[in-house]
Amino acid sequence: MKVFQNYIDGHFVRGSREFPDVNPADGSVIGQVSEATRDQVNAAVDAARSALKQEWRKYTVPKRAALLHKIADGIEARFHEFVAAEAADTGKPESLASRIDVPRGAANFRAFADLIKTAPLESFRTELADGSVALNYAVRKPLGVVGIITPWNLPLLLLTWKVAPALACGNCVVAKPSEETPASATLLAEIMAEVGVPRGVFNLVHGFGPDSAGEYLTSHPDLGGITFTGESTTGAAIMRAAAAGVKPVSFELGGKNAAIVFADCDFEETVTGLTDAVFMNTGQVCLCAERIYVERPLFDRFVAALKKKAEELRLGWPSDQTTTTGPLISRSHREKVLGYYELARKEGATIVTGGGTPHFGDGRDNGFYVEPTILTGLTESARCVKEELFGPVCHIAPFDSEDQAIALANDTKYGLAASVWTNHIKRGHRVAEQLRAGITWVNCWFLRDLRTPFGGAGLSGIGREGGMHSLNFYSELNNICVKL
Ligand code: NAD
Ligand code: 6OD
Repeated sequence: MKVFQNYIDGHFVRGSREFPDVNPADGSVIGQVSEATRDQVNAAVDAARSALKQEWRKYTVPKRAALLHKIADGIEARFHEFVAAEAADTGKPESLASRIDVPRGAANFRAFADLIKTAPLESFRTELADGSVALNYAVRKPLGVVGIITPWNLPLLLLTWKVAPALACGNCVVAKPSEETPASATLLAEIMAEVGVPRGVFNLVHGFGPDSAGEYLTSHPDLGGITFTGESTTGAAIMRAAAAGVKPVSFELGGKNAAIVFADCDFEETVTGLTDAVFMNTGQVCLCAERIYVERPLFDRFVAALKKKAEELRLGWPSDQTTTTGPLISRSHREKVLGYYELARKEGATIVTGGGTPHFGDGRDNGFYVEPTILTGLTESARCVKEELFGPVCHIAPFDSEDQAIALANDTKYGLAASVWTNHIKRGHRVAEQLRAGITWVNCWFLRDLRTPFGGAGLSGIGREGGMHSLNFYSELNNICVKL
């Protein structure tokens, strides 16, 4: 059976114990994950520190950029292996991994390779009262060793989204993927070795969070910074660990994202766009819309149309090209989502469709599927309207005015993403600007330009990554002031 090993200082190494990697489509064990010990996490950080002082220091920006393109080439050359690994670990349709996860894994390296070559730096000419002049200019240096902690929903996409800019800026990294999804990260380590990334520059440790590799890494005193994507409560724990060393942190956390649908929207485009926004990746995308507010005249028609789309989704095996919707990531996550379906009933929801588990009559009955679900009729204070469910489910409510829609959308402690659906161009801009979110789409969803800022307000995170924002997070800027 496959063993997913740690990659430390250029070598694949086993930890002291193993835990199973489970395929969410049928509950089968597809491999064993080798959990890194505290000593191994320390060794990974030491390897990264010494790599910073050795060959990696001599890598100029063009040389680093060329290496990042080679990593992207390496991912593309083993495209199908990555797709299979991602689908087996997460249960997501291979068609989805082929369209989004794996191409984005490569694109992240290419985007930051290109960006670092053209990244400008600030300079100011300062004129003093005595007529003399000082020249200020900033130089970019790496933070050092960056600790990277990532979740299970888009494993390769979210890992490479951080590894690529960190390496572009000259850092070395120690990455810990989710315990649920070790496979694509391990393949990425193989690519790093294949394309000649110097040893110690990229290290990978497997394990859990508390009292395991995650905590050992984030509490390590020699990190130059920590970047994390995951749940808001985990972010709080990592922040406590980082506080002692006053480490820079970048957090991309949870969301309870709203969509606002005006009666003047392009109806078909909106229903199709929001079907993706609610159900893509079985609702396990931090940007998914879990709250939809629809202008009252359109409400019944919209609910009926989304219901039809939800019922047309095909829950199936990841390898079946007709599958649109896979299982949830794990048994425990399925219990959580089904718990919310039950809670929604208790809170007085109307279950428009779904609300339970599907039955297949084959191995999928041992997997972690749930029915795509639409709720209506909840009050805005209901827990199902306030808390992140992270499943294929949304609540739809009517609104009567633009101001009311904005107030409803903003009534959350999160602030990650939002979408506005209207053909009224001025209203689209006006409403988008008033939404408290790190990213607001108008008439689209999950359309990503990698140069744009990405992050969230409130419980959804700290800081922004993307484009120059990533380069600035993964760099220490030193302003040099020269009196002329
Ligand atoms: P999670 O917070 O449970 O785990 C994420 C990672 O943190 C895993 O690698 C885990 O092992 C590690 N971890 C857990 N506790 C830790 C600790 N105390 N110290 C160090 N590491 C620790 O999140 P998840 O369940 O894997 O992912 C789902 C969550 O991630 C959802 O809330 C979702 O909204 C969020 N998410 C946010 C974004 C974003 O960009 N904002 C993207 C994807 C997912
Ligand atoms: O597309 C991205 O760059 C990104 N960070 C997506 C996050 C998705 C959350 O699940």
